[in-house]
Amino acid sequence: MFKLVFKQYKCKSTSPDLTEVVKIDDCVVKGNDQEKSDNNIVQRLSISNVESLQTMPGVKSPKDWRTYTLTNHPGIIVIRNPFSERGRRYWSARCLRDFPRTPNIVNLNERLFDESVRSDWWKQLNLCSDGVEFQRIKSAMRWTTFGYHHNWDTKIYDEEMQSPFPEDLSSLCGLFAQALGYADFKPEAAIVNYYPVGSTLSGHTDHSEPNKSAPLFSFSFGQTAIFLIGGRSLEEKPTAIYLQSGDVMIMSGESRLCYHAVPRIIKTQASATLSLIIEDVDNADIKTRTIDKDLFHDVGNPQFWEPFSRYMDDSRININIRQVLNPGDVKL
Ligand SMILES: O=C(O)CCC(=O)C(=O)O
Repeated sequence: MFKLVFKQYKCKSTSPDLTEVVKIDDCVVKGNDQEKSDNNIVQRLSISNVESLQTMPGVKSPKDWRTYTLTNHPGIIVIRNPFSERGRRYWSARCLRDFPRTPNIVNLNERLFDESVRSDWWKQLNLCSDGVEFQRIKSAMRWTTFGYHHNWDTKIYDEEMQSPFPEDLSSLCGLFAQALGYADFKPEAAIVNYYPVGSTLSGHTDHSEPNKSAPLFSFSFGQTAIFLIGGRSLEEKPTAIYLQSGDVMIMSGESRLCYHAVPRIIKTQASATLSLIIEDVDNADIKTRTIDKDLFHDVGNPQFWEPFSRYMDDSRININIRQVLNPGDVKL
C-alpha cells in the first residue's frame, strides 16, 4: 500500500490528486482566540514549559509556536514554521554554503566531480560560468552528513567516522527538544537532504541508530514537500501531509520507526517572495548564542542572498537530526 501511494504522488506524467494531502493550516479554525481542529486528523498540542524556554535568533517566541499532532500517527509532531524569514534564510544558507564542506561527507561521486567540488560544493558552483556545468553540479548535490556519518552501504555508524556537529544546529535542536520534553536529547548525527524539484526520497525506516527511542528532528526549508508517514509495515496506508518552509517535524514514540518518504516536491514559493528585503528585528539576544552573526546579518542583504534565493526557488532542503548513542554510552 505504501509503495502504491508513493507512486501515485510521484507520477510525473499526470498531476496527482492532492485532495487527500493534509494541509495543517486548513485543518484548524480560530474560535475564542484559540485554534481548534475542525476535523479529527490534526490536534493542537500545547507546550507547557514555554515560559522557561529561551529562544534563539531566527526563531519566534515559543509562546507563538503552533504545534500539532496527527491523530492517526501517534508520536508525529509538527510545529508550523516557528522561524522568522531571516531565520529560514540563515539555515538555508548554512545548508548550502557551510555544511557540504570537508570534513563533512557529501554524496558527490569522485569519478564525476573534482576534489575541489567535493570539498566545497557551493563555492565551486558559484565560480562556475558554464551554464550546463552549473546545472550538473547543482543538481548532483543530494546529501551531506556530519556528526556520526551514516554508512549507506553497511547501514552502520562507526566511531571513527565522525565530523564535528555544528554548535548552532545543536542549540536549535536543543531548543525544540527541550520544548517537547526531551531535554536529554543529544544531537549526534545529521543528514541534510537536498531536493531539487522532481527529486524524491523513497520509503524507508531509520533504524541504524543504536538508540531507536530518541526522537528524530526534521527541519524543512524552501519549496513544499509531500511527506508520507506510514506504519511499521509497508502494508499500512500512509497519510500524506504537506511540509512547508520552516516546518519542524518530530518523529517520536510510536512513529520513530515508521515508514516515511518524500514522493514529490511542489513549487509553492515564487522567487519574488524569496528575494524580498527583510526588515524583521530579532528579539533574541544574538550575543549569547552560538550562531554565525555575520551570516545572520548578511542574509538580510538582497545581493548576498541572491544566489541562495536562486537555489531555493526550485528546491527544498531538509535537515534531519538523530541521537545515535544510548543514554550513558560515550561511544559506539
Ligand atoms: O526530507 C524529509 O522530510 C525526510 C528525510 C528523511 O526521511 C531522512 O533523511 O531519513
